[in-house]
Amino acid sequence: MKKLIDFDKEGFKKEVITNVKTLYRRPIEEATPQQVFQAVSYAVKDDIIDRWIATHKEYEKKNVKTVYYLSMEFLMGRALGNNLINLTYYDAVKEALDELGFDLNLIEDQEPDAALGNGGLGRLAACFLDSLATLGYPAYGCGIRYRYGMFKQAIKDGYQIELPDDWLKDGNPFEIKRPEYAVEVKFGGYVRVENRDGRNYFIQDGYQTVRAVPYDVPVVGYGNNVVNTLRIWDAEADQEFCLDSFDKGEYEKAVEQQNLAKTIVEVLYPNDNHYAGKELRLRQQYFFISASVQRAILKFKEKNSDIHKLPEKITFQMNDTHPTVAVAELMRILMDEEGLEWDDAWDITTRTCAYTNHTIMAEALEKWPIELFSRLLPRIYQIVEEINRRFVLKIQSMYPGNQDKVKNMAILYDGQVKMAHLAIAGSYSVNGVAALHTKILEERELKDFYEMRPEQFNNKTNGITQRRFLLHGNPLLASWITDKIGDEWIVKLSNLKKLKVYATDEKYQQEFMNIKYQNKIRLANYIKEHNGVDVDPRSIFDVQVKRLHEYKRQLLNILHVMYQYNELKTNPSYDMYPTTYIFGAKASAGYKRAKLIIKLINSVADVINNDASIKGKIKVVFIENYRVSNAELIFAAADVSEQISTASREASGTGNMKFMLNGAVTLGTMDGANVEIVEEVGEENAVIFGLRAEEVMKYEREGGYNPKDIYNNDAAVRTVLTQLINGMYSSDDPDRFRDLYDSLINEDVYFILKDFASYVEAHRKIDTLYRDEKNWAKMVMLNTACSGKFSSDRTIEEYAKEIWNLKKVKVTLD
Ligand code: 73E
Repeated sequence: MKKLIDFDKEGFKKEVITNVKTLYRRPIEEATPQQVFQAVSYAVKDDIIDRWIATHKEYEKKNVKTVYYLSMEFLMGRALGNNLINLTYYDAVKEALDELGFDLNLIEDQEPDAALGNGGLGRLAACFLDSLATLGYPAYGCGIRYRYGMFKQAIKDGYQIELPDDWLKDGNPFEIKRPEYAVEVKFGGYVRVENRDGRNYFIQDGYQTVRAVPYDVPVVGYGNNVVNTLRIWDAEADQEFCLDSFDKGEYEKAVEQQNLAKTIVEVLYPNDNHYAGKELRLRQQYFFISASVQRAILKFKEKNSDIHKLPEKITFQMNDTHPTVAVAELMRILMDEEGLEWDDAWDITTRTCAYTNHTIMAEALEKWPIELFSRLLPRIYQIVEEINRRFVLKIQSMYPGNQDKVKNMAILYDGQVKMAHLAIAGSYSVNGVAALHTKILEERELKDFYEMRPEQFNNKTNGITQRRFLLHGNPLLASWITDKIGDEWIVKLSNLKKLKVYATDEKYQQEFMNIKYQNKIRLANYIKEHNGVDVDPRSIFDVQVKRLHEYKRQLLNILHVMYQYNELKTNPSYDMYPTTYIFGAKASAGYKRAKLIIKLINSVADVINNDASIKGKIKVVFIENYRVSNAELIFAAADVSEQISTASREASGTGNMKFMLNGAVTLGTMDGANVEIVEEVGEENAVIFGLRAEEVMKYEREGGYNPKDIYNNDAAVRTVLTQLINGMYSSDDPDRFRDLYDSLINEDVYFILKDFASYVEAHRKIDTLYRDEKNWAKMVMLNTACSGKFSSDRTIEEYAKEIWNLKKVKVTLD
C-alpha cells in the first residue's frame, strides 16, 4: 500500500504507551487488548484531528456547497482498521504494534461494530461517507446516536435470540461530544396565531422540548487529508433536574422530560424493508431532522447573509422517506424563523431537498396516521396540510376532473400522511438505486409522478467502497492486485479491468485461486471457532448473507439444499461437488416467518451435518450474528454469491457487488443491480435463473399463479415440501414448519416453487463449471476485473455532478 501520509513509528509507539498509562494507570505489558485498542485509537485520533480541523478550515474559507446526507441509519462497522487504511499507514501500525508485542488483528477485534443500521440502506450510507471524504467532497452524515444499535443475534436450539447491543459500554474513542452545537426540538402542544405588523406568525405552545446534542465522528478520506463528519444526535432533557423544587408538578414534568429524552434515542428499530408505524419512530425522525436542519441553517448563516442562496450552498439528501419531515421542517424554519412568505420558502425548499427511493415493497411504505402525526408535530402537520392543498390544486389543474390522479398522488389521503408523496413533492431530484429499479419506479410505482415531472427522475446505481471490502477485508488479494496493476485501483476501481489479461494465464489463475483458498481457510477457522462446525475449504463455498426476508428467498436456498440431500440419499451414484452452504441473516425481532426460516436452516444443518452416510458432500452453516466485521471475512472467502430475490423486489442489493469484487460468481435472478453485474461481466461469467421482472409483474397483474400445479406435477418438489411437515427436520414437533408449507402451497407470493426447477438447474451448472478449474478461475478473475463500476466512488461522482453540484476541495497540512 502506498504511503501517502507520513508516519512516525517510534513517536506512535510512545504515544500508545503514554495513552495506556494515562487512561488506565498501567504499563503497556500489563494492558488488556481492550485497553490497547483504546490507547491505539486515541493515538490515531490525534492524527485525525489535525486533518479534521484543516478540512473544515478549508471548507469555511471556500464557503463551499455541502451535502447533508440525512439518514436514520449509518451501518459503519468498526472504525480503527478502516481509519488506518485510509490514513495509509495500516501496515506501519501493524509493525509498530508487533514490536510492542500485540497483534493488530486481535486489537481490531476488541472494537464493537457501530451497528447503527439494519442492512443495505444503512451500509450504503456508510460507503457513501467513505467515498465523499476520499473524493474530497464537503459532506455531513446526519443521524441518531442510538444507545443500542442493531441487536446481537445468538442462536439457541436453532432459534434466533436477540441480545442488546451495548456498543458504547467501553466508550467510543473516535467520537467527540459537541455540546456547543446543541439545539432544542419541540414536540406536541398546539399552534396559535399571532398577528404582528399585519403578518400572521404561527407559534407552537404547550410543547415538550428535548435538547439535541451532537456527537461528531470523523470520516477519513483515503490518503488525501480530508476528514468529513458523521454527526449523530443524542437527546438530553431540556431542564436540569430541579431537586430542591418543592413544586411536585415541576418535578414530575422534569422526570417526564428526562424519560422522553432517554427513550427517543434508546434503540434502533430492527426492521429492514418494513414500516411498523410506531409513534417513537416518528419522534426519532423529527428529532434528528429538526436538529440537523436547524444546525445546517445556523452554519449557513455564519457565512451567508441571503437565505435565498441556500440551494447554492446546501443539499439535503434524504435517504429514503425516513427523513422526509425535513421538507416541512425547512419550510417551518424559513417561514416562522426567517420570516419568508410561502412561495419564497417553497421555492428554496424544493431546490434544496432531494430524495432517494430504496424500495418498492408495499409493506415498507411509510404512511403515518394523521391523528398521530398532527398530535406529535402540530406545526409541521399544518405545513404538510398546506403543501398538500397546493399540490392537489396543481394535480387538478394538470389533469382536470381526474380524481384517480388525486387519489394516487395526494400527500394526505385516507387519514394518512404519505411520506413518499411528500418527499417527491418537496424535492428537485428523485432517484432509484439501480437501473431496473428506477425503470420500475418510472413505469409503475411512481408512474403518475414521473409523467407529471419526468426531468425530476434519475438513476444512481449503488456502489460499495473498495477500501473496506477489498483493501481491508481481503489483504492478500489487495496486495496481489497492487502487484499486478499498481495501487491506483484503491481510488479508481475501474483500473481493475487491467486484470483481464491475467484471467487466461494459468500461473496467475493459480495465484488467484490460492488466495481464495487462503481466505476460505480463514473463514473455516472463524466458523470452527464461532459455530463449532468443521468445513472443508476445498468444498464450494456457496454463500447467502443478507437480512432475512421472504422476498430475498433464503427459503428457496434451503429447500434446494433439502432437495440435493434427497438426491444424495436416494441415488448413490449422484455426483455432486462437495458444497458448503453458508448462511448469515438477522430476522427482525417481530417477523415470525423469517425467524421460522432461520430455525429451518439450522434444523436442516443439524440433520445433514450429522449424517455420515453422505460423506460430507453437503455442509450447512448458519453464521451467528452476521454483521459488517465478519462480512469482510465472508465476502473474501466466497466462491458462489447467492442473489436470488424474486425479480423486481430487490431494488439494488450491494452484497452482490462485494462478492463480485472479491472474485465470486453470482448465482442470481435478473433483479436489482444483478442485471448490471451481468452486463459488466458477461452472461457466461454468471449463472442466471428464474422469472424475469416483467414476468413476475405480469403474473401479479393477473392475480398470481397456482403453486398447486407445481406441487402436483413435480415429484421432487412434492417430496421436499412433504418433509416440511412429516417431522424429518422437526421430529419433536412435526407441525413446526407447517406455516412455511402452507404459505408455499397456497400462495407462494414470492414465486419460490415457480423458480425452483430453474434454480436446481442453475446449481447443476455451478457444479459443472466449478469442476473445470481453469475456466472457473477465469470466471472469478473476470468478476473481480469487471467490478469497477460498482465502486461507491463512481456512484458519488454521479450524485455530486448530477444532483448536488458539489466542488472538490483539496486539503494540505501546514
Ligand atoms: O435493495 C436494497 C438496496 O440495495 C434495499 O432493499 C435496501 O436499500 C439498499 C440500498 O439502496 C432498503 N432498505 C430499506 N429499504 N430499502 C429499508 C426500509 C425501511 C427500513 C429500513 C430499511
